[in-house]
Amino acid sequence: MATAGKVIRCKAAVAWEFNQPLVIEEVEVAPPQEKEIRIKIVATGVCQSDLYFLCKCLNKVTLPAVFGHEAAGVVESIGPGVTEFQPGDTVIPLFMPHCRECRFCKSPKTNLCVNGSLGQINERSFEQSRISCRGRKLLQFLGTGTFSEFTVVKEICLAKIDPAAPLDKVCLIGCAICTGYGAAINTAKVEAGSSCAVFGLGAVGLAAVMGCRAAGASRIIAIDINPEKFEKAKVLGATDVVNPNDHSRPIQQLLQEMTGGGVDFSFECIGNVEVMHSALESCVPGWGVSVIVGWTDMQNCSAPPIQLMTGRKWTGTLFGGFKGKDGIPQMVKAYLDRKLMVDEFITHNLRLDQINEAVELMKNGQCIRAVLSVSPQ
Ligand code: CXF
Ligand code: ZN
Repeated sequence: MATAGKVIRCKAAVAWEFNQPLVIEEVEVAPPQEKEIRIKIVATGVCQSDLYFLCKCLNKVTLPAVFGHEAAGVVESIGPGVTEFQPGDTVIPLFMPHCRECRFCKSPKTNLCVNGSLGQINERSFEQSRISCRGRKLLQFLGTGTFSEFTVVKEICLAKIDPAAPLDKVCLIGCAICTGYGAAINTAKVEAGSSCAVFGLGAVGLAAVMGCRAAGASRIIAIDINPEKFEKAKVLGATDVVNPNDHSRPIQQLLQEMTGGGVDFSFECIGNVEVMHSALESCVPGWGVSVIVGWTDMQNCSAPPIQLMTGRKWTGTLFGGFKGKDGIPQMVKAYLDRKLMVDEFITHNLRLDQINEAVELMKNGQCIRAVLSVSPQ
């Protein structure tokens, strides 16, 4: 491409200050360095985690920054030493690297990678950023930074996908869909005929419902305090819907009654430590598994030891346990084979320059996912 090796000037949504609207700016995207790839972002989702670090949890991310990590695009150019990608490849960035060589990558038991998994949210340095604005480096959130027409990622942070995939849909496979679906399939290993409870019916919770159904669960109880979420939950496989505010007794007691002693699997998809405790207690003693899927780093979660001593298991997941370079192409294929729903998650289609509208929709719980079109494919 004519732009290879040159700085690209393009538009990006820049976070200059916490809790303030993003600003569309002209930025400079440097050419990819050793084992890096520059990609043209075609579409990006707006995820609650982008907003969490922008709004709730001051100073975990150093500003100015380019947020966005759930996206799909096309390789524009490759840096020296890149072996897996060619310009023109269709790709999804990984916010969790997958080097295939470290102790974690070699183990089938985890999708962590020694090259940095989220522990490094606030450690990714400005020096490593390839995006700058008026001479100032902008931090690339989670090593990605997809609220930009172009971005640069490491080769270990990129998955190649089927060129036939519609990028304005499969971008959601880059975070929410894998996170929820994988929590059920990979982390909990939901069994056919089992009972499941999903707390929180945002995109991640709905994807967990879909994963429970794919695993053959016979009872999938979807829980939210916003009854407007229930219709979609049923489309994705919920057999029962519950609004905790409609009941005077605690939700865990209600679920125990509904299932004769507790569900086999529960999923917390909110990031609320009280709900994490409720989700654990909703599980049947003996073998119940409760998975923490929602993110918070503002509080610790706790439970009476007897909850665990009686045989419930409490675990958690990042990106649904998927190893990105393998899992993402498989999930894209499942979507193309009509075995995975993705379109159902998209409630709004906007452009990158309308990002602040998308942020407001997400904050108000009015949308599941807004997909922003960023560049033409
Ligand atoms: C999150 C998980 C919590 C840290 C930031 C990324 N995953 C996707 O949004
Ligand atoms: Zn996300």
